[in-house]
Amino acid sequence: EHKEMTYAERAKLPNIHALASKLLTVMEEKHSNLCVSADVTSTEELLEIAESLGPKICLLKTHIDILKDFTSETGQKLQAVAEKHNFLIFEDRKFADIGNTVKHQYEGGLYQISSWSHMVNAHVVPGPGVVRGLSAVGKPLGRACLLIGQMSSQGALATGDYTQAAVKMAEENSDFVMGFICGGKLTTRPEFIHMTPGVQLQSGGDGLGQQYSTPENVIHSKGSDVIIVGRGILEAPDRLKAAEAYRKSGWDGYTRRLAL
Ligand code: S5P
Repeated sequence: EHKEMTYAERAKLPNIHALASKLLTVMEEKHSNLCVSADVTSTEELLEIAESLGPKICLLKTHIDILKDFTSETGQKLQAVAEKHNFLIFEDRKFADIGNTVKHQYEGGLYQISSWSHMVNAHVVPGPGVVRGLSAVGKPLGRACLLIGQMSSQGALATGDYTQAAVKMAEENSDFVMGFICGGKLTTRPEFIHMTPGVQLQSGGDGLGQQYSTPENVIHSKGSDVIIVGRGILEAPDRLKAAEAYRKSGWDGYTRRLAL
């Protein structure tokens, strides 16, 4: 009945968040639904990953607080590489406090996340105030937020009604919320972008609760839009080759989904 929309078609939807539209456009242009999770501890290595894998990705996810040598230049340099290779930046900060506190955590401190990261994510456990607090800082800058509807780790409590509450919160705050962190598609509203972590070419786990699904499963079967890959690429003998393998696998999953 419903024909699956392409990323390019969704980018043109009248009510889509401008940053979601931008991301979908980049995905279409680069034939990439790959987000690399650059979970490394030095600025030099972070920038090296951004530079070398930049052409393969639509999005670079950071955990800026694991860097041992962050300076205010880190964010600026990251932005420059992102512009050069046409990808967006997503700081995986997982805000989870009252609105007033997350406002400070987002804008201030050492990292000044709002000044360099296109998007951030938040847990919905505090209620909609967390989104309102982030939005107060991010919206004037054209930033956006992803809500964590589900988690990839074993025994995660974000299931059922909690997940549905995250969807509702997104729908009610779609001027700042552009999508979800989730295991698969949570809503049929094509304006929202679904991003899925816990992805490797071989399913399995890491011994600390992480659970992996394949790009094919995540994109084709579960209907997610973006695969988030960390160690599957970072621990490969050739990161560029691995990134290309994940890009291709994720994109194949998407084209197969469209062919349904
Ligand atoms: O549910 C989640 C949500 C996130 S954002 N599960 C996750 O693993 N993540 C993040 O994705 C996690 O913090 C890490 O940065 C990345 C997965 O890394 P990998 O090495 O297991 O691929």
